[in-house]
Amino acid sequence: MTIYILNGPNLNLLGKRQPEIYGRETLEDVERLCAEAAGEVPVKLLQTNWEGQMIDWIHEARDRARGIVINPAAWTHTSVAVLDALNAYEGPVIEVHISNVHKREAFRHHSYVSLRADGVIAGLGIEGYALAVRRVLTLLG
Ligand code: DHK
Repeated sequence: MTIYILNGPNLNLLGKRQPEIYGRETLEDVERLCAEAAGEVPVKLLQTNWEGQMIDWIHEARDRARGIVINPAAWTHTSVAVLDALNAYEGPVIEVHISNVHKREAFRHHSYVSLRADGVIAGLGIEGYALAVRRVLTLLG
């Protein structure tokens, strides 16, 4: 079974959008780092700008993914629906933010997803995804 690497809104523009905050690396770079970190375990990187699609992927993960690494992007701070979907998932969940959300606007300091996540990584750039994958593997034993 796979590890899902789920990405929320606007992360399709990673590398182009506000590079001073999110860096110049792309989601393809994220996928490569995650695959390296996972070794033999397959990873599946997905991105959507649609909240319902994200929820459907989290539901799908119940049967298909051993663990989830999720950067919910703006839904971190707004979405009870994403939290509820993650609460219906039984495997390890690690929340990742590329930027240090705690150094930014106050509305980014609260995360609904953190109520479910087994760990949270913020401000380490895209390296955070690779560390999150390693943590998922550790939690899976
Ligand atoms: C990405 C976003 O798009 C923001 O909405 C979050 C997160 C932070 C990140 O740092 O990866 O507030």
